[in-house]
Amino acid sequence: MKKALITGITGQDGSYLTELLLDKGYEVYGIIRRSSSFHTGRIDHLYRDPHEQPALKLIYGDLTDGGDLSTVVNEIQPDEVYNLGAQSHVRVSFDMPIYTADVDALGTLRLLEAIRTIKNPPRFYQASSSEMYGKVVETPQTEKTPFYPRSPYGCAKVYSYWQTVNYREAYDLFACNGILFNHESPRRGETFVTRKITRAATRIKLGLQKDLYLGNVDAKRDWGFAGDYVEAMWLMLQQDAPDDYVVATGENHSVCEFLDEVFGRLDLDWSEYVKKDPKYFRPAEVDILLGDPGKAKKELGWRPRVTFKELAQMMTEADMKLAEEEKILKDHGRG
Ligand code: NAP
Ligand code: F7E
Repeated sequence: MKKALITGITGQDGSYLTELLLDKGYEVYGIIRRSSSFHTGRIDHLYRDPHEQPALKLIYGDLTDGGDLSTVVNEIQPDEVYNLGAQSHVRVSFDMPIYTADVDALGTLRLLEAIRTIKNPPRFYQASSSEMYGKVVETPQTEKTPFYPRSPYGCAKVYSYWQTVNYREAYDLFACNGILFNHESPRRGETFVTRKITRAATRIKLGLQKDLYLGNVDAKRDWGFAGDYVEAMWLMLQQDAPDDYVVATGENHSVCEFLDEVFGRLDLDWSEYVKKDPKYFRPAEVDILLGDPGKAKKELGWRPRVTFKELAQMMTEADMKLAEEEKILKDHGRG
């Protein structure tokens, strides 16, 4: 049985990747942070009873604690390590640049050091990001496009990208960068724009919310489905040689188009509800991203399956169920 170690297992991608690896018969170890409240909602369905699911094990740890990462890696001796843990919110990275660098940049280095020093180093996946292209120097963006990050988050991810390349070249590690463009799902964090929109639109439809406050609605992103993207992560670690790959749909849309899609589906006109709030604008914005997934298609045989419209529909339907449950509680005086 192969062993995989995942940082960021409680996040959106961690939960889909865990499902995929358990399905493939892996033993999965996840590093979780200690928190004063429960934050395992996305993986509870996989872990409700550890005796029922002995193939999934959670261990306390943190990317800011290198000693602990070393101990965990030494104890588990994993075959594959997926580094998905991060302070992943671009806007928040402007408020917390040093913490973001500690987790998203130095955290990767700590993990690379931990795996480099064991006898049989595991294969390593680094969650790199299209945010590294920032103020893009060419369109569409490929594996060869130079980086121009526009946020503390983007800068930290560029650092981790190069450390991953460097450990591959210097120590012959099987280390890969997945340069993933935005990917969403019903499990997306509620402060990212797609999920913020589907949550708000469905709550507005049921009279639970009046307005939706947003920032730059002209920004364009290449949005795919997270469930499709974790498959590309796994495929990268199954190749004969390590390499870096862009994972994207090759299509982009504005935030306005996403609003059209979601509110339109609910027979609502978003312009009646959406208000601008300066706090959601960023000191430096990434206006437009568009990925070219040609290499991943050709070499990994990977394809995005869910379209933009299907993604909007999937997220709207899932959030409508949540809004309906909330409404029932409210109507019964428990909301
Ligand atoms: P997410 O939902 O925000 O999940 C982030 C995960 O990292 C959570 O499990 C979080 O744990 C964990 N984490 C945060 N700080 C940590 C620390 N100090 N030590 C250990 N774990 C920590 O992010 P996601 O959307 O799943 O993204 C997964 C990865 O891909 C991230 O590295 C992100 O930057 C990158 N990425 C995402 C996208 C995208 O569009 N989703 C695109 C490109 C790259 P808690 O539950 O305790 O907060
Ligand atoms: O913003 C605009 C915002 O926060 C998308 C992370 O997963 O993908 C994600 O980063 C766009 C931006 O994602 C609001 O200004 C307008 O132009 O959903 P987002 P992101 O910044 O692209 C990359 C690939 C990652 O790696 C990151 O980890 O939407 N926008 N109004 C807004 N964004 C938010 N969050 N909230 C608003 O109210």
